[in-house]
Formats: sequence, C-alpha cells, structure tokens
Amino acid sequence: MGAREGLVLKILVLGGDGFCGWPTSLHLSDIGNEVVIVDNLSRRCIDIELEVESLTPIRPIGERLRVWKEKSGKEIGFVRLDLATEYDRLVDLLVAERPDAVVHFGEQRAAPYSMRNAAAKRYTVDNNVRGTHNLLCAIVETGLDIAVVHLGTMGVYGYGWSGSAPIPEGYLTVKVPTPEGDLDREILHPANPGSVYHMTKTLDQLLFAFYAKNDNVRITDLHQGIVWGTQTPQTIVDERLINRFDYDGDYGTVLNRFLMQAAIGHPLTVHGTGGQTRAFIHIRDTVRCIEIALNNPPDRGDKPSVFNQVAETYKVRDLAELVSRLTGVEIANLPNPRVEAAENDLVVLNNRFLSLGLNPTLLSDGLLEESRDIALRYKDRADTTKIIARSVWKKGMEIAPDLR
Ligand code: NAD
Ligand code: USQ
Repeated sequence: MGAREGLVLKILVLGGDGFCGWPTSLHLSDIGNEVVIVDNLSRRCIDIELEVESLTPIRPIGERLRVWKEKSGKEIGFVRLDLATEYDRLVDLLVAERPDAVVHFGEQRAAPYSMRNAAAKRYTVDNNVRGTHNLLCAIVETGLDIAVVHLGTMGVYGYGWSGSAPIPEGYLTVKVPTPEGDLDREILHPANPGSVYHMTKTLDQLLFAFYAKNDNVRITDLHQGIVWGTQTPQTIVDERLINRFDYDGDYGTVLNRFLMQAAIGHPLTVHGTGGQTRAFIHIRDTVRCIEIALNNPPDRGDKPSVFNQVAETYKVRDLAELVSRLTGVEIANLPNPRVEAAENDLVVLNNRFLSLGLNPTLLSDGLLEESRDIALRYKDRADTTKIIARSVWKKGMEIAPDLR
C-alpha cells in the first residue's frame, strides 16, 4: 500500500448527494481536495415515489453547493449522471476530469426497498451491478490509473455465519484437499447475503476481484456496518448544509429510527425479539474512514484491499433498551417483516482502520443525545404513517399495524 497523506487529490464522489456521500464530499473538500459530486438524484426521486421526506429539511444540490462555497470558500463540482445507464458520458467525464480517485457510494442501498416488489428487486440489481461494472470498465477504457474506493456492506458476510470466529477483513485462508495433501489458499470470505440489496454487494466483490486481477485496477472495498447519526463538523456549519435523516420503514436504519421514534413518543419498533446483532459506525467515522482509505490505496496488481468499516456491535433489543432508558419511551415487539435469524452473534475484526489511526466514536460518547436533539427539532416533519416497515421478504408475511 502506498500512503499518500497530505497530497491534494482530485476525487469524484459518486452518490455524493446521499446520506454518506454528502458529508464525505464536504469533509474531503474541507481538508483541501478537489471534489466533484456525480449523482443522478435517484434517491430524491425514491422519496417522491415513497411519499416521504428526510426528517431533516435537505436543500436542493445546487443550493447545498452554493452555501458550501459561501461558508468555506471552496468549490465542489456537480455532474448529474446515471452510472448504470450513461456509460459514454461516464467515460467522457473520467477523461475530462482525470481524477486520482473515485469514491463509489452511488447504489440503491435499502434492503427493505430492494425486497418490496419485483420492480424494486430488478431496479436494485440493474442499478447497482451495472453502475459498478460501468465504472470499472470505463476506468480500463480510459487507460487512466484511478483508485476506486467502494462502499460495500457487512451484510456480504452474513451475520454470524462463522459463529464465534471473528469475521476477517475480506479474505479467509482455507485448506483445499488434494491427492498430494492440503493446499493453503486465500479466498474471498463466502458470500451470505440476506436481501437482494446485500446480494448486489456480493456481486460487486466479484467484479472487483476480476478487474484487479485482469487490469490491475486499484480497488478498496469497505464493508461498512449500519451508519447512525446525522451531522458532521461540516454539515453543522449552516442549516442549509444539513444531512439526510431517513426514518421511514424502507430507508430508515435501526438506531436512527429508534432515536426519531423516541423524539415523537412512538413505541420503539423492534422486529421480533430484537436478538439480531449488527455492527454500527457513526457518520463522523464514515467520512474519516474514506479519507484513510484514499490515503492508503493498494498498489497496481494487488488484490482488492478490504476493510471492515465498523466501530462496535450491538443487539437490536439492547439498543432499544438503551434508547428507552434514555427517553422513557416503551418498546414494541413487532412481527419481523424480514427473513433473518431471530438471534445471532457477530464478532468483527476492524484492525486495519484502527492501525491506520481511526479512533472510533462509540454509542456512549454523547452523540446519541445530539441525534435525538435533531430528531426533536424536526419532529413536526414526521409522517407517522411511514414508520412501520411494510416491505416483506416473502409474500404473506405478517405486517404490524400503525402504532399511532
Ligand atoms: P443514499 O441512498 O443516501 O445515497 C446514495 C446516493 O447514490 C444517492 O444520492 C443516489 O441518488 C445516488 N445514486 C444511486 N444510484 C445511482 C446511479 N445509478 N447513478 C448516480 N447516482 C446514483 O445511501 P447512503 O446511505 O449514503 O449509502 C451510500 C453507500 O454506502 C451505499 O452504497 C450503501 O450501500 C453503503 N452503505 C450505507 C450504509 C448506511 O447505513 N447508510 C451502511 C453500509 C454501507
Ligand atoms: N430493525 C428493527 N426495527 C426497525 C428497523 C430495523 O428491529 O425499526 C432490525 C432489522 O430487522 C435488522 C436490523 O435491525 O435485523 C438492521 O436493520 P437496518 O434497516 O438498520 O439495517 P440493514 O437493513 O442491514 O441495512 C443498513 C443500510 C445498508 C447497509 C447495512 C449495513 O441500509 O445500506 O449495507 O445497514 S449491515 O447491516 O452491517 O450489513
């Protein structure tokens, strides 16, 4: 790995209008890089389709960028482009911009949305797999040496497939029996996705392995846990820079949902017994991890470099109890709309980021209150009919009624 801390990079942030991409773009710009956001604004269109809005009042992308320039003096570019369908424009963009690196957030990222019906399943696969492949193919076609940093997910490994064995960072050493004795081989950790969305990330991994081997593309795949929180030091500078806060049954993730539910006095929506263990990371650490990954790309010819981008693990019911203790709001055990293990353990290694200087934010660090305050400030924007998760993994599964 070649460390390049301190260098000014030209970076394209694909999906830079989204929940992780927006604060990352601001952070990378703030520390002196030249940033161009590439986004087709499909996430804003899905809000319209689902008839729900971010709890926080996010501004149009043009206004966001104008305010950032006004407040920081720094310019971020924007190109509206669909990665999955506008291949020729993508090639032209890479040739025109000649970026050092591309950060790839630009995928449909909600597991429940990816399971809601046949159209959403097909859209998720078409969008995510084609987008990732178009990017890799375009990089090779241009002949440019552009490092790729991609957001994968912990869900590529499944949750608890290997019992109490810690999940390694991407690769597993296995013994292959042969007539002459065992061969030691390093393989990608077996893929064990739990939704169509998570499956697309396992397919992305194979695309990365191939393009790294065949074309020496330098790729880092970050298997991120569930992101919580909303604000970063840059998004907090002005209300018009505020980040998204999804709370609906498809896009809202568990801890942010609980914090929002507590703010409006809604029972906490635990699926089943809440025995699911998941990995978590605060949005402030997400942006820092991307910076670290950009500073430490693999060399040409290396296999994809995989990091587990997580801070800690929690059981869903323990999170609910924590938020309930903090706020006095009751817990509701609802029928689980997903096909997933009722109880699982999860032990995850995150040594690579720790060794490169990440000092992870933990739930106990007071940011729970900050997120709850944001939820309280914007609680009047909440539509309580959008809270219950109604996308089921299989037809006929029970759905909870509205609780308020
Ligand atoms: P998001 O939906 O808020 O943002 C994704 C952005 O990508 C949106 O702005 C969307 O318009 C854009 N996009 C989607 N398809 C596109 C296409 N074909 N062309 C151009 N732009 C496109 O999602 P997020 O929460 O910011 O997640 C970003 C990435 O991080 C995703 O790949 C997701 O899988 C991964 N991730 C997210 C979490 C989390 O908890 N949010 C956890 C682990 C991994
Ligand atoms: N859950 C509840 N109640 C809720 C919402 C969720 O009990 O109100 C449960 C779910 O059943 C699940 C767990 O909480 O067991 C996590 O659900 P989630 O919606 O918070 O997270 P998930 O679907 O796994 O997806 C999110 C992001 C996705 C990312 C993934 C990282 O949307 O983009 O890839 O987290 S990970 O889970 O580590 O694979």
